[in-house]
Amino acid sequence: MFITSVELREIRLPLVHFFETSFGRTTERRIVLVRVKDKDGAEGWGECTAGEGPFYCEEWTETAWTTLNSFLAPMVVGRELQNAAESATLMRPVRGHRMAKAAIETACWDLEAKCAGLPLWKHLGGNRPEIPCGVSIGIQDTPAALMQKIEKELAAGYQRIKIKIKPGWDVDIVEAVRQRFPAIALMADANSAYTLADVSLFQELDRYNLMMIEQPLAHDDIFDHGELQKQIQTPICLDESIHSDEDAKHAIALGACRVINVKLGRVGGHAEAKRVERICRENNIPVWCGGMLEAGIGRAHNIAMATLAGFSLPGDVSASARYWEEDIIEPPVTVTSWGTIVAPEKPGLGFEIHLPRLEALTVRKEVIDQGLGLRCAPAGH
Ligand code: OSB
Ligand code: MG
Repeated sequence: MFITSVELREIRLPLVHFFETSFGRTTERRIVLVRVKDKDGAEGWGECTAGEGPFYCEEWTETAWTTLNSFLAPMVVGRELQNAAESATLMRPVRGHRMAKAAIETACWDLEAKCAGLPLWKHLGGNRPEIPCGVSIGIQDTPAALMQKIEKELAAGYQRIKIKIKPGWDVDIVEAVRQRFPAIALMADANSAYTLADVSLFQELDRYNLMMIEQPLAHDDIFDHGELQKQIQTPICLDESIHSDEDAKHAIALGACRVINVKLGRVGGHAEAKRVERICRENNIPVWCGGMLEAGIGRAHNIAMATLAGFSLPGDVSASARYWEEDIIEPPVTVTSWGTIVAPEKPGLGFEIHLPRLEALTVRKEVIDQGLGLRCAPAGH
């Protein structure tokens, strides 16, 4: 594949309902989309999962835009790629910025799958044509509002419920949810809101038969999670802390988790996600596909990734309608009444991009069609 251009665009997309975590509330997404084109005119699409501020991790919409525009896009434009994964190799001189990198890398995979005439999930090596789905329900204004949401999602068929917790919205809430729904598959995500000083709180949570507790401690910690796991029964699932297969190896070796949530943006794309999945599968650590409030393109990439064998637990990938009045893909992502998403059979992502809608939502657009040259280049380029 010879990459002739990378198109960046930012769209604004209001959520149908605000989403609140321990680090803040989101009402409208600012999403950077990437379109890569090859010399035969074929194209692939990727979505950057960076949030609107540097709160989940260091990246956010503006850093992603400027890093893609100034460094990452010029590193792949004008280059012949042996395969999609090589795009990640070309971008390696840039440290971090994994969500920005993943936007290009995943677009290259879509392009490559299309050129091969295969649905992306098969091209990635997936063997699970129907993926199990759960939902992530944010912090609500009242416990009653949370109960209502859970009720609704269970009625829709979702296989597990994840609730967000933070200091002041934790043990009492979990207790209330358990009382109302004694037998559901339930888990809690703290998004790094606690420290090891809170061990007793997690020991209390052991009473509620949670499937797992996600990222209780610092976003950049692995060691303390190992200390916490020794003192509680509930399996720990790492999210924020895992950026690579190396991180996964270290976390497993330290007993810091018994489950891992894989996010394409957080690990830098499909190639690294496949390596994380593999390490976990070899060590009997189940993984599941996390979500970052993606629009349709990111959602379609998540669906493809979640068909890999190691993704044995229901993930956070759910129907488009839970997030958007109207998604940017056709058809929108839908969920069966038994709580699964059926992987599409069309080549590449397997969904059409709704271009007129995309144009209407676009607030800025940039096309990079010349490789490194005028711009600041790292050594060796
Ligand atoms: O920690 O999994 C998380 C959303 C934004 C940032 C972090 C997280 C989340 C979610 C939502 O839990 C998952 C989704 O519905 O896309
Ligand atoms: Mg999480």
